[in-house]
Parts: sequence; C-alpha cells; structure tokens
Amino acid sequence: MKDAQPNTVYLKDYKLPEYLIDSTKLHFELQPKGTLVKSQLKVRRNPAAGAGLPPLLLDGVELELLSVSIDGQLVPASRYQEIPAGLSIEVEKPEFELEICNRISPENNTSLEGLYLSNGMYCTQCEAEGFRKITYYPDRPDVMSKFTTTIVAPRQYPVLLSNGNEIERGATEDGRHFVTWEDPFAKPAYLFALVAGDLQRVEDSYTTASGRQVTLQIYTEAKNIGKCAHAMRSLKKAMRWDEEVYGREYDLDIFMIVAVDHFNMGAMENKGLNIFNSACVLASPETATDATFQRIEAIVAHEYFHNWSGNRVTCRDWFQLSLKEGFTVFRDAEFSADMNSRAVKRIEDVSLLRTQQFAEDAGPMAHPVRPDSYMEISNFYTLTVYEKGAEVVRMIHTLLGAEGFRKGSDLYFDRHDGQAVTCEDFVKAMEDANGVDLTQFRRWYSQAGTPVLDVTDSYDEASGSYTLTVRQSCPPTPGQKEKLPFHIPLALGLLSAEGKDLPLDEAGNTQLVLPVTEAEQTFHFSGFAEKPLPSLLRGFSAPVKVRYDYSSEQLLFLMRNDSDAFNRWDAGQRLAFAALGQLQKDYRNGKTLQLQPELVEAYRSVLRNRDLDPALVAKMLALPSEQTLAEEAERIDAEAIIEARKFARHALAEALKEDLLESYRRLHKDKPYSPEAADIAERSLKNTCLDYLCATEDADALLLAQQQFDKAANMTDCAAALAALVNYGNETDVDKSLETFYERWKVDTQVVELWFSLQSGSARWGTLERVQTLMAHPAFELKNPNKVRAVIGAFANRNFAQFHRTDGSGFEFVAQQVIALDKLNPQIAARLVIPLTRWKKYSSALGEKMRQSLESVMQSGKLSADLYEVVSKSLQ
Ligand code: B3K
Ligand code: ZN
Repeated sequence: MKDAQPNTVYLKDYKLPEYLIDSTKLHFELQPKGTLVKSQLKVRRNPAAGAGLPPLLLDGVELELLSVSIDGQLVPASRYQEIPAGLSIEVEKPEFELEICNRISPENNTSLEGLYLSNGMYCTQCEAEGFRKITYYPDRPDVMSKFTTTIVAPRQYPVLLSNGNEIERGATEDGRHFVTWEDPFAKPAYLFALVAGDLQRVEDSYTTASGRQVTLQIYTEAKNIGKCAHAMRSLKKAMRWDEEVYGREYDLDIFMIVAVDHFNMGAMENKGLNIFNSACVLASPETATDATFQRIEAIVAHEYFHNWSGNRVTCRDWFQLSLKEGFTVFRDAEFSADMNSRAVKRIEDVSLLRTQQFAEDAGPMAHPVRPDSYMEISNFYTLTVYEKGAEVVRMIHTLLGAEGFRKGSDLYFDRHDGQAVTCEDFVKAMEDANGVDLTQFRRWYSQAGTPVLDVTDSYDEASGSYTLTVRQSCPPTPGQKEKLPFHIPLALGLLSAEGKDLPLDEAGNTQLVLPVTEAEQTFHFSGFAEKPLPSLLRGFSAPVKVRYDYSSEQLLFLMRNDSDAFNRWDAGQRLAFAALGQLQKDYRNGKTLQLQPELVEAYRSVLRNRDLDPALVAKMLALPSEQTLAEEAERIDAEAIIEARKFARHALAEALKEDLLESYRRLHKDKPYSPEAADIAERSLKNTCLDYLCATEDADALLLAQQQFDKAANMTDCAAALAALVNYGNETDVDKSLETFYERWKVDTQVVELWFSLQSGSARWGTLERVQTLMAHPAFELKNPNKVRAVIGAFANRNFAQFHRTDGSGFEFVAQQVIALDKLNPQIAARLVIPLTRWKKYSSALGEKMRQSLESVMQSGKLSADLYEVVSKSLQ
C-alpha cells in the first residue's frame, strides 16, 4: 500500500523528463524468498529539458535497495538518498551508466501490480505505475527505452518470457537456467513484462501482408491447453483486420499471450507479450458462454490493436490515457461489428455507456475524457476514458468519413511512430490530413458531463417546410460549473407516413449529419407534403441524451419502420421506459399496476417478425435494466424500480406466452456449437424466450428450463437454463441443479466463477446470507479479483434488489468487504466501492444509509491512495 496522504497530480504541471534512458538492461534472479533485480541504464541528460545537472529522480515503491554504481564504480551512500517516492541521485556528468541492485518480494505481493505470483507462476503488471515496484526507474510513459531482459530461475520454471525476441538461453553453473530477451522497439516501462512458470503452449503462425512470418503462441497451465483455440482464431482475425482497415502490420517475429488467473483487469498489451486474465482468453463450447466467446474475440483484438495505438505511438503522460484507450476501444468495436452483427454490437456498447458511463458523468468522480488531475491514476481507467473516449473518436470518424479518418490515422501513425504524444496530437493529425478545423470539437476532451439535446420541430403546411430546433446543455460536474457548447454530430433521418426515408437535400440524401455547434440552432428542410417524423441521433452518433416529445404511436411507428436498426431498438427502449415510468408512479401511489397494451403488442410484433436478425429481436425484447432506469431517474426509488420492472416482465411473459413458446421451440435446435454470429443470434433469442417463459413461474416453463439444463451440450444453453431456474424455480430443485453443476465443473476455474456470479447476481438467490455462504466456499479467494468480482461485484453491481435492501444491510456488507480488500489489493477495493458512491441520487432514507456505509469506509483507518481518492471525493 502506498504511504502518506495522496498528492494530487495536475496536467498543467507536466514537465519534460530531466533525463532520458537510452537502454535498459534488466537481470532477474527468481528465488523462493526475494527476487533480485539488477538494472543497467544508459542515462543521458535530456537536452530539451534545460541546462545544468539536477539530481536524477527515480520512482521506487516497496523496494529494498542493495547498491548503486555509476560507470562501474560503487556510489557512496552520501551521493544518493532514498526519498518517499523512490531514489534521488547526484549527477556529475550528462551521460553515464547507472547500475542498481534491489530486492523485491513477489511472493508477498497481493496488489497484483509489479511482479507477483499467480498459482505459482511469476507474472507482471506494470501499467500504469507498477514498474516502480520492480526497480528504481523514471516510471513515466514519455521515457522510452530499449529493453534487454535476462531471467534466471530454477528449473521448476521451464518457461521464461519477456518482451521482444529471444536471443540467448542456457544453464547456470548451479543448475538453474536463464533466457535473455531483447525488444528492438523503444518503449515506456509500463509495457515491460516478465513471465516465468510451468506452462504449456499452443502455437500457430501468421503471414503478414508484406509476407513476414510471425510465430503466435498462447501459454497456459497444462489443464487449460484445450481452451486456447478461440483466442488464437481471434488473434489471426484481428491481425488481418488491422492490415485491411488501418494498413497496420505486426512488427516482431513473435507474438505471445499468457493466461493468468490472478489479474486486476481484463488483459494487458505489453509489447510482444500480452498478459491476459484467464477469464478473457480461455474458452471452449462446453465451458464458455457466447458472451464470453465474443468478449474474448474483442479483448484479444483490443490488446493486439494496442501494438500500434498505444505501443508504437504511446502516451506522453497518463492524462492522455484516452489517446490509446479511446482509440483502441473504437478500433475493437469496429472489428467486432465487422465480425458479428453491427447493430447488436452498437446496442450493447450504447447500453453500457448509457447505464454506466452516464452514471459516472453524473456522479462525484465525473471527469473529462482527458482528466485535469488525479490522485491515483488507476482510478481513471474508467468508462469515461475508455467508452466515452471511443465515442469521441467515433464522432471524428463520422465527421470525416471512413476515408478521411484513414488519412488522419495514417498521418498520426507516421508522424508519431516511436513517440509519446497527446490527445491534441491525435486531433491535429486528423485536422491536417483532412484540412478541417476541429477547434470546437476539442471540448469533448476537456469538458465532463453528458450533454442533453432538447429537440423540437415544426411544419409549415403551406410551404412544405420542416424546421428542427436543437438546444444543447450540459449539467455541471465537479470543478466545471459552466460548459461551452459542444460540436455534436447529430445523424438524422426523416420518415414519411409510409415509413420511408425522405430525401433531405437536393442530392437526395436520406440521412444527414447535422453539425450542432451552438447552444440553440435551427435546421430547415423543405419539400414535404406532410409533416415527417424525425429519427434522431441515428446509430447513436454522439454520446448525448436526446429529448424529443414522441407519442407512443410515433415510437411504435419508428420501432416498425426506421431504416436505422439502432433507432428501431431505441424507439422500443423509449416506449418501455415510459411504460416503466408510469408503473413506478402507480406503484408509489398504491395503484393497481397495469401494463400498457401497446407495449405488449409492440413486443408481440417484434417477436413475430422473421425478417429481423434474431439477436436484434432479443435485444428489442429486453426491458431497460434496473441500472438504466436508475440512471435516468431524477431520484432513485429502488423499490419502485424493482417492483415496476418485475411486474412488467411478468405481464409481458403472460401475455406473450404462446409466441414465446413458439419461438423457443423453433430455435431450440440440436446442433453442434459454433460461435458464429448467426448461431449466437439464435441462441440469444431462444434463451431470452426461455427466461420470459420462466418468469410466468408455470410448471411447464420451468420443466423446459430443467430439460435444457439437463441436456445442454454447450455452456450458453446450460447457464441460461440454470439462470432461469435460479431466478424462478422451486428452491429445492434449484439447490440440486446448482450442486450438480458445481460437481460437474468444479475443476474448471472459469465455470466456477460463472457459478458464483449466477447466484450472487440473482435478485432471488443472491440474498446476503447466501452471498456470505459463497464467500466461505472453498473455491472463493479474497486474493483473486475474479472471485471477488464474481461474488461481491455481482452482488453490488448486478443484484439491484438485494444490494438496495431497505435496511441498508447490502451497503454495509459491501463496505466491509471494501475495507478488507483495501489491505490486499487497493485497485480492486477502489472499484468495488463505486456502487456506494452515488448516494446523493437516492431517495433520502436509502441514500443516507448508503452515505453512512461510505463514511464507515472512510473511518476504518488508513486507506490506500486508490480508495481514499474515490471515497473522499464521494463524501464531499
Ligand atoms: N492497458 C490495460 C489497462 C491497464 C490498467 C491498469 N490499471 C488494458 C487495456 O486497456 O488494454
Ligand atoms: Zn486498452
């Protein structure tokens, strides 16, 4: 844990590094107690940073310093000083070779930052500031150096990996062995990686567009070797896609992926040696759901794409994180859209943005895509930096068109290859390549908050002209009271009474991107025989909220006729949202609940529509989640949200029973599993139908679920059936099914994680008592973030009903776990506390209980910098 009250770091204080490191030679001796690290650095005064020879400041955390030498001479202790942030060394000449020896304890490292052990395997995580837990170093992304790494280890670790190409291996005199790796590309320390373990691998090869052979390897523990095929396929697809769409080839002779069970996030793009959370790389049809297959494809691609957007061109400082993350998320989203259903991918991404990123924008930790300050950078790996950042890049793509965007990305990569740059450099390359001015657009990087567009329209019958008035506003966020207008690309279509797209200009375009740049703006269209119906923000062309006073009839019409698949779905969501709003009101007023018949009929016709992609139908049948309803509410009344949604699901299920059953039967095929989009689509609709059917709690429906569970040949069908049983089945039967499932799968870590989260995330099953029992289960491990996420995270984030219990016990439980976790793994603790930070949005009694839980975290003793930042900002 980091010491002392955390400091705030400001973007405006950025200074060039005083010294550069031309080469970095690392030597590791892995031993059971204490690993020895020797680092040899070619240090040079940065000529751009000024005159004189200031002390050399190196970052270092929890290191045991053994010796310091300069140009082969031991430096006396009087010439260097251990300071809280690391080491300060007096400098006498502008260029010298520095050698430092230090000791670290990977075996005691539970923060999973730096070098640590996972199931007996050594591995590293250095982004953002983990390298300073390995050795003293200028641990900042604008110091780029060529790394050579030697790993010496006992033979029980046969596989020794690091970045780049292997250049030497051999035995040491005392019976150990070593391997030396050399990375020819200069990189910042955050991209360094080391792995040592008893691992197996699968191997393949890839020929790049220019004909170079690349060896591809995926390393895992022996028991998982059969679960690598999908990741390997995904990797090859991603490599091809990046050549075709961005003209980017891979640049080393080897690309390696290693699966690790203990990992704080999804995966890490270390140069040539990606390290993955096992859950984000291992899959087989029997053990992984469709959602997991798709997630793996996306994450493998994401990390691979970083090789250019992040590694070849990296960030100058951590305020620029979205430079690599926003851009790379945009790249992986487009890749997934090309590999699967574009509309469905868009719907999934927008749903995530609307529920979670919008909530972040409205909460105490709101920050711009490029933050101005932070206490702990790990807290800024957020939905705003990643997902909203990707939307910002997408808007540039929309404004410039695919070709213009490609010109811009080519210029960006060429101009900045091998450099550490800023978001400004990215925008500038886009401008220069296209001769456009994005001055106002840049506000997306500096202003936080979700803009709101209030849209009204009018039609003049005599002239046939139609006018759209758009007003934009953006609520205040911490530190930013007033906002200047954004440049918002508003994609628009206008529908005729027959549901056809009308021409909007003389060229006959039926879709335009309106440049909304002012606080209030009008747009005129002409030549209409009747008032058209607007289809606004098609494809979700900007991360904003649009308010337009649609009637139910108009929404039903858009649901049926809009040529934009995303907006068809969105019209359905608006309709459902209005219906659920009414139900919440009625519930609060003690009225009898009744579901609007139009909503039922709309869902019926969607279900009967055989022309639609079944995956889109499944999305259209899903009611907005409780979290989405909460985000949209002025004040969150958790109970009303839960009851309204429960009632609506039940009423829909009852009314659509016959149709649901018909679809279920039609789609329930006895067919070998394939993760192809068409098959995934059918399974998703089938299982959506099953879940609705079970919501009736009819014995017949539950029997269907039980049969599917008993016979399922793939995990998608098995888990969907089990989830339905957990949510609606008879308790004794469910207990039996859960037990059968566990016995069958207890050998498989990923399936056990699914088993945990299925229970913890269930409103019915995941009661506090049961969650506590799960935490006492032998397969639970507080030191393993996946287990924490599967049990405590699923409870806090997905189990809306139990987490929000009116007695506040759900909040207290999460607070206690956060306090315990902070001592082991501050990053995970700071993530887990987030659901407790939005207390101001809740109705007073529940909000107060939530605040008290947060306060109890604050009062629990000394917090890590990670947790302190989130909790203190949320209590303000
Ligand atoms: N770049 C890493 C994230 C590292 C997070 C460190 N706290 C994974 C990714 O976004 O690709
Ligand atoms: Zn990333």
